[in-house]
Amino acid sequence: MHAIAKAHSNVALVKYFGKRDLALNLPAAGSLSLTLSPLETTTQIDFSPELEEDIVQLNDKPAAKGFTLRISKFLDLIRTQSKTEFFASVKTQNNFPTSAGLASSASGFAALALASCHALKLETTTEQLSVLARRGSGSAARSICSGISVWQAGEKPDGTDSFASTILNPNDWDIALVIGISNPGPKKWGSTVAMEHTKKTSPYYDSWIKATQMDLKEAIAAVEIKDFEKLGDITERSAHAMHAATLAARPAIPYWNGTTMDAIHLVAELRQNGVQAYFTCDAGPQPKVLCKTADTPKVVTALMSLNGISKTITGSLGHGARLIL
Ligand code: 2P0
Repeated sequence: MHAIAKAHSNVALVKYFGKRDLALNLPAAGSLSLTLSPLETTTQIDFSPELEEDIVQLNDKPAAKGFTLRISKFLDLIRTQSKTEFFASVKTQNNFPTSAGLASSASGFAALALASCHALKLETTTEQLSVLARRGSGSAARSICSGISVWQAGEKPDGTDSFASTILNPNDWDIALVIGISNPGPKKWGSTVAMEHTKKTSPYYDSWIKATQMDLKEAIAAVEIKDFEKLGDITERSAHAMHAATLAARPAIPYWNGTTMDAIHLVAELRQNGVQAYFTCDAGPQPKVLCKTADTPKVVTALMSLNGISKTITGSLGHGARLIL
């Protein structure tokens, strides 16, 4: 009843931002992401008949109540499926800032899904594991998979057809994502709340979802032929459209800060100077730049020249969730 699993974070190039079903975490449109090494969560789980409640530690400290409740709710799903009533001790560690728009919930729930299934001997296919991880956090569906993956929106009301699959293996393309850390604090608007608020109040929401469906088809085609420029164009327009939708929500959700805006202009300048670099940004202010691996030093130097950037983290295509013990 013990297991340890690791999973990388992921960053979407075609973004997920809106749900067709809130309870089941079913997306309104599909998304495409890079599973990123070395950003990683390691999760150890021990189910025990002696525990009277779930005990959760995050980065060696007792987790906040809300975090523990979210994990318990997820473990309830696993307990139901495996017909056990045992509570668990969960120890989870991130090697990057938690809840700062760097998708720690993606790597976290992917690692937890794998570890808890293994600990309770629940046999799952990769697709079923992705479905399960999705229930913890939508984007976790993608961290189960390696390299570049696509999470299909699916059509079934029960969500069994909404899982992610790898479309390109990690060693098949030398691309990287450089993350500029502009504010490592927790984000102001949790993704779930922000998505629902945008869906309910943004006049741009329906257009955003329609555009995402088109972007996903084009992005998959671009990955198939390794058309980096095309994938980069789609990456930028998906990020801009997502943030346009949140900015148009009432009241607005402005995730960007001044440094994020500076980074948008900087990336355009890099392209004018011959570096194939493309901006993206998630539910936080951190600018992220898609580039070829060989151009990483130029992108890092450029991002570090911005006043608000304290450090950068460079991610490359990594493997999906895996067991350690
Ligand atoms: C993404 N984000 O595609 C998008 C872009 C943030 C912006 O997936 O509510 O933590 O748990 O399903 O997965 C972050 O949202 O949200 C996210 P829930 P999640 O990466």
